[in-house]
Amino acid sequence: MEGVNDEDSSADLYRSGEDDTASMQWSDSNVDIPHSTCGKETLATLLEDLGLEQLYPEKLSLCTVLQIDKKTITDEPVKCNSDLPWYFLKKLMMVNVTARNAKCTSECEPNCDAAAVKTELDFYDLFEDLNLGEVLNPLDIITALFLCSDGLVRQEMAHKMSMCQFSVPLLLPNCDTKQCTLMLWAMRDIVKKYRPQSLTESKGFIEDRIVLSKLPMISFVRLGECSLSKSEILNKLLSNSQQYHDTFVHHDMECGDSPRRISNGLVEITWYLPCGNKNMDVFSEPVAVANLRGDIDSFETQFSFLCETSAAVFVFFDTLDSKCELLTNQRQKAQIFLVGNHQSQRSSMDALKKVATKLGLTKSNILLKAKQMNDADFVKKLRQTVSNVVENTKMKMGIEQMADIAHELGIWVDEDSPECQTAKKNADAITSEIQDILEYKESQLPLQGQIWKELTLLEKEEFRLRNVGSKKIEDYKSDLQEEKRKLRKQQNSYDMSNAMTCFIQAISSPGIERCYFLKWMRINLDNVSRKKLSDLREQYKEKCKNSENKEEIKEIDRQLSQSSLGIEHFFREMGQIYEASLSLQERVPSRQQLQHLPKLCAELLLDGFPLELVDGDASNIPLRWVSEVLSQLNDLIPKSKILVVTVLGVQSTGKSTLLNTMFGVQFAVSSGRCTRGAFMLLIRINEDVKKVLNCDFMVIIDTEGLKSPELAQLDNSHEHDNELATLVVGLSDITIINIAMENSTEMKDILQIVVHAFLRMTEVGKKPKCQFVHQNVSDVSAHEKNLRDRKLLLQQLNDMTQAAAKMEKKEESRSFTDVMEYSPDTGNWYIPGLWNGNPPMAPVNAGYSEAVYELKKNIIHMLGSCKSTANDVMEFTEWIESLWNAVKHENFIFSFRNSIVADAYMRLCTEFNKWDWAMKKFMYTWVLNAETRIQNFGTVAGKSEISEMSEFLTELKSEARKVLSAWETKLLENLEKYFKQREGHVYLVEGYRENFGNSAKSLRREIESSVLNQLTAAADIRQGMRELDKIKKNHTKQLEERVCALIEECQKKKVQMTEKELDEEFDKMWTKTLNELSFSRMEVKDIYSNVSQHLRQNVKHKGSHACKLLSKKKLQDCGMEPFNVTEGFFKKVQGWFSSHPKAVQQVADSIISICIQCIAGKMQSQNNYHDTYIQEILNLIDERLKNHQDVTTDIGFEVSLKQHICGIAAREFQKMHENFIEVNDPYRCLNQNKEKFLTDFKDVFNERDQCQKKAEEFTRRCLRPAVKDFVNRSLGPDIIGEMLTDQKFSTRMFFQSSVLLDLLSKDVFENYLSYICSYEEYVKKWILDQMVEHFSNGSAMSEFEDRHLLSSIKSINEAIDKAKAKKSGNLKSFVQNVCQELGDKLVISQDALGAFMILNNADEEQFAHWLTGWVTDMAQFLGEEFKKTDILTKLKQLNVNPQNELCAKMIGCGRQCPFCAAPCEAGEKVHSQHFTSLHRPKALGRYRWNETEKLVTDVCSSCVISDTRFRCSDTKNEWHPYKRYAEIYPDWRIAPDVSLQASDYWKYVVAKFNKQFAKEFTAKPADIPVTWKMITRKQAEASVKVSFNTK
Ligand SMILES: Nc1nc2c(ncn2[C@@H]2O[C@H](COP(=O)(O)OP(=O)(O)O)[C@@H](O)[C@H]2O)c(=O)[nH]1
Ligand SMILES: [Mg+2]
Ligand SMILES: [Zn+2]
Ligand SMILES: [Zn+2]
Repeated sequence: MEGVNDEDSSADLYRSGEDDTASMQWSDSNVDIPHSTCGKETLATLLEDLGLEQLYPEKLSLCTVLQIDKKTITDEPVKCNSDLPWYFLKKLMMVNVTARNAKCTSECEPNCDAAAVKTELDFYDLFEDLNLGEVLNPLDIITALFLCSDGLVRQEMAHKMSMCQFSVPLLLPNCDTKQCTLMLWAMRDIVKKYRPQSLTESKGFIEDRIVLSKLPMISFVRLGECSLSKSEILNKLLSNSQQYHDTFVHHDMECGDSPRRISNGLVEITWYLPCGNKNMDVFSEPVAVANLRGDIDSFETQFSFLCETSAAVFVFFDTLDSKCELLTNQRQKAQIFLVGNHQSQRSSMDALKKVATKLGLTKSNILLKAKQMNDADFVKKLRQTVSNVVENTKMKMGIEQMADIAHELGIWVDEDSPECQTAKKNADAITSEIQDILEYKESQLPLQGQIWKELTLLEKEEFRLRNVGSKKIEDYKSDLQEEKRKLRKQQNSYDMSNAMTCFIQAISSPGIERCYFLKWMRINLDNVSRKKLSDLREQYKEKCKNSENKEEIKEIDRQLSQSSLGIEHFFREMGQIYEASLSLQERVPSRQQLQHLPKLCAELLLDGFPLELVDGDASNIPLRWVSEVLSQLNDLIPKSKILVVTVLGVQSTGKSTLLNTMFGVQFAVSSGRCTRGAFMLLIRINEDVKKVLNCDFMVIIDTEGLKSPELAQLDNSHEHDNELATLVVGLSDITIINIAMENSTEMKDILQIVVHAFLRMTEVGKKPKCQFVHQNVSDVSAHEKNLRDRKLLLQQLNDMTQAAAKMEKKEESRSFTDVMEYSPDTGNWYIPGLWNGNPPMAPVNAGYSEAVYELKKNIIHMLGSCKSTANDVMEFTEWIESLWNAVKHENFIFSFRNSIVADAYMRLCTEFNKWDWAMKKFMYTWVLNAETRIQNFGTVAGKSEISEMSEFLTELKSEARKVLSAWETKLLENLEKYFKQREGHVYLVEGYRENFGNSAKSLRREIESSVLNQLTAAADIRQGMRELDKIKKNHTKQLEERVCALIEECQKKKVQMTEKELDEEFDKMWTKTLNELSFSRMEVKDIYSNVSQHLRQNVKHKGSHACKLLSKKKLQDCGMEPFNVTEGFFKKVQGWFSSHPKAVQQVADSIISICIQCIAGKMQSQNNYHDTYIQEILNLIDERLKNHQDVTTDIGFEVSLKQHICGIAAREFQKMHENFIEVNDPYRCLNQNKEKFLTDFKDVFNERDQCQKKAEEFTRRCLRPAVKDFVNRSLGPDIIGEMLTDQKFSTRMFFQSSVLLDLLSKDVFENYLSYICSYEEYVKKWILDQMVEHFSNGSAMSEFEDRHLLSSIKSINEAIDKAKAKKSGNLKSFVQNVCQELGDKLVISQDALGAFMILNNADEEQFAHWLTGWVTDMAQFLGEEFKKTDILTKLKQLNVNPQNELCAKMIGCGRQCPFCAAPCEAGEKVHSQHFTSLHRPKALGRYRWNETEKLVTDVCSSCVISDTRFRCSDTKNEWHPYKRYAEIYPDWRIAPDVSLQASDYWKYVVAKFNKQFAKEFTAKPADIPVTWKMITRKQAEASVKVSFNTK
């Protein structure tokens, strides 16, 4: 295409509609259209086309650019022009060299075959497309974006463009205002590293900020039309022979041929930097190359600027005619070179000569491209010329210096903005003070130096207790706290340094100024330390290649740390200032002045600035500072969900580069150790993908590289690496493990660390995802080829996992995939090398960017499909705190505790308790009904067709089993469903799932056995009554006959008989009849012998000695006197760790008391004795004894305790049995009814109407007791249900904390004592108090009563109606019908009914009428009676005892810590490990030091991390290290005190009641550590809330 002027073809902005062909001849339109004709809207219309009009001017911010939106995660082609800028930005931010090749895939384009077939090819359309489907020139897009971007985006764009080796804007034109701007600020962040010839020998290099580098600049401009493609020639000029690269956009690039609409007048710049290799370098010295777009005739200002700043200006032209004054007018410093295309016919030699002479140019200043000369030759010639200039010129200038010239020419400088200037001033004020970095840090940033390091050591020691030595643990801890306090005081003693004052002031400034300031700071600080650091880093890298240089490496590392000074140091200082201030009194002004610091930081975080999470120098997290910043962040973005992506790997393997490429962020990148610790930053998720990703922000954490063990040894950073990896893995949703394949042993060592971290997380309940990234793998088939490698990797990982599991004492065999979600096929990524060619001139490899993009999409996809719940900021903070606290302990797994896990656990417990209760409640009702049916069995009310009780019982039992197994299934299904939820972090408690499943099964078994027992007992008792009933029935019948006979006899006499006579007759008849009847009584059984037998059975398996002991005493003699613990019961135990007789006495007393309560409960029922009762009691004793294994006693104790209790039980049960017989004695029953018989006799005799009276009698004697009984039986479950709705009773943990808080609020010694010494009794009493309190207020109780009362009345009325409908015509059958109807609900006394039935002459209908009336009366009567009864009495009458039920629920397994007797809180019924949240000082377990008799202050949660030892009977009296307590008590999990404040509660109690406890325990008071005395009641309260997570 001859004459085609690529990029310099000036824009033909107005394509005339009339002349289509003309507009297609863009190749000829080489004329710049004068700006005046462009019209005002040029910029505006273009911006509109691009959809950027809202963002102009300078409104596009980094947050918007970096946010993750739909475009980020999908690969939709560019559909319209307004997509173009975003497409470009997205690619540019990922340093993709294809970013500029953006083009609309216009909808009209026949890319769809079907459409093309259907519609005939329409040529008119085709032309239309060419006209209207405006293709935009990339330069226009770039210019537009620069115009719309704020300073920070510009800087980022320029930075990334330079990484792609794209030219960057130097002078940015605005075609509207004609004003152009020098992009000094935009280029500030570009740092280049190169090796000029002079350093080739020494292998040295220069690393500098490019705007400060004084380099010769060579400018290229065009005058008039030019048929040479200037930009293409420049690209060729700068490319070396092996590799061509499009530095400048040119005509032959995609869209490069489109007319430019706004980018004429743009001056771009690029740099050629040598690598020090003669054969490769195009120029051996660095040079800047500028390129002006458009004709200098139209852009004189730009031209003048170039003439004054460049070493040489190359003017490209075709013809030189009238415009040559333009050249001659300049007061240039630059040499002028004229470059003409000789092919061009129009070039006139005359004009050339004229200009050359005028400018005084020599021949060498004129380059003409001859016809036969090809591009390569021409470029060579040009290159030679440029080389000459570069080598000889003195005209070297940094871009910063160009600002002055720009000002003179009326060109703006982007740094002129007031925000930028103020920010610069502020930053300079701080950094200009820096002379020596080390000194500066010591004087200006003193809090973070030695003090903070010492504090860190103290903090860690507090958790690790490595150097306790011979001190008492609690005293030692107290001392550590004191030291910490001193250090904080020392920190507070510093006045805030000048630098910090300025710094804080500056970051308090609003909006963009603050961003400028931080950028300036970063730039300035970098400048200060660059030289030194980059040398050191280079040395470090060199030395690291050979690990023999240990000492040197260590020294360099130390120097690196000393000489580095970044903004993070200032923020660190802020953190320390803030943390130190927290130790001041709350009201102190200096503390209050600092209150706002966290908020400042939170705002910055939201603006996209990184926050230092782990201070790598001190190897610590300033937890309170970080928490407070995050909590402020949470206030700024309440309830926002976040997902976390982190990177781990060996140092200098391109981790930061990877993250920066992936997310467009700016983590510090360099070689050598540069990132210390870990930094986090936030990336916004745009609305359109929030749903997909299920989160609002993404948190990205960049970490310091892990070191190989060899290097780690040098500075003991092994521990630091482990801590860091654990923290980071624990925090992340996805961990990227970065591996540079070259060094496989190093990789293995690092993986070891990582595997440990992952393993720990599974123990915590997290199963993180991970992706392996293998860097520097460029082969396309890498994935296939590396199949074997991947298998090998997995094998290695598996081995490591097992080894790690062993080390962490988790022996079960595990594979890597057990500890994390990883699949060898999808979990590995191969990423080619970063640079395409040799730095510094190499652009970023497109393959790198693309591979990283694939990884990014995959990561985002994985996050979206995360089943786990995203954390919000507060939860994230909680993770940081808990992980870090656990990390500080040596035994991470056992010390990990966090409120999110606890919360998830609590929620699961609460939920399970609900299901558990639903099942129980259902079964209570079921049993009530079944018992009713049993009691009505064989009576008129019995409904069953079965006649044998045993058969009926079997049927009921199988029904019970069926119902129960249905419930079990339901519970298990509930559990299944629960774990499927996405909310509530359920995955964290996955580990407990099995326990809960087993609990459901065990619950079913437990209820089943209790239900079956109840049924058996009820059936047996009922069966025993049946004979009796028959006898009674017979008696009644005989009596009735006799009475009837008597009536007949009397009526025959036909004489009016007086009352007295009737009485006498009746009496005679009564006595006679009773004499004639035979009264067989129920046999009185010897309950003692039954109990005795059961006791023997129970003790039998304890061995012959136990049996012998048993037979020594008769049961009848037992339980008469109070039970006394005697010395004989103890195995003698030496040392300070023995059970005290008094403690044993307390255990015995409490068991006895519990059993007596149980016996009393049985007595209450006024039932007959049944063997299940004594079994129940023996079980009760066994269970309690099991829970008190801490009390070391021998078998003698157990036997005599059981004998004692059984003695009492037998005595009571005997009484109960005899009572029952007495009550049911037929003779007595008959006599009881004598009066009634008499009146009935008189009534019948006198033929009085009995209806009303009989109805009243039936109601009072039969219905009322039955209804009352029904209400009492139903009330128990209601009360329990009601109490369970109280949060206090929702879980064991909640219950514990409520009891403790209640104790604290009363703060009375006796209460504490009773809680500690007779826990169960205390709790039982407490529950009763709670119930009484609960039901004394409010109407809950009477509502329950009313409900059951009403339901009974309703049933009765229905029964009456039904019986009426049957019209039996006979009162007896009527009543029988009524009773039968009620047979499932009410138990009507057979005695009362029998007596009622005789001598009944009432009319059915009349009776029914009266009955209804009396029933209403009864309802009222009972209602009033209920109201009159007080709660306590009511509770006693209940059939199901709520107190016992609640107590059993809340006490749980009942086990107590083997060291301090704190109760277990596990929420599952079945659990393999017991735990408690709040351990107590041993003093409360009566432990004393042998020699001094003083109570012991140690707390078990501290002991288990210290190196101290214990001995007791469980260790066979041998000393055993606390750390390995699990060997002795495998079913206990004693977690170390995570927050260190957890046991404040008991410390407070012990400190306060030290003397009383000592007296009570007959010991000397403990030596209370100093810090204990400072614990306030409020702190004690807080510790409970934190420990139980019940904030
Ligand atoms: N040759 C080459 N250099 C890389 C590659 N990735 C990163 N780098 C360079 O290695 C240096 C260290 O990178 P950085 O991201 O700071 O590593 P980090 O310490 O793991 O965070 C930087 O100068 C990068 O430009 C790569 O794939 N190939
Ligand atoms: Mg890094
Ligand atoms: Zn304990
Ligand atoms: Zn337990």
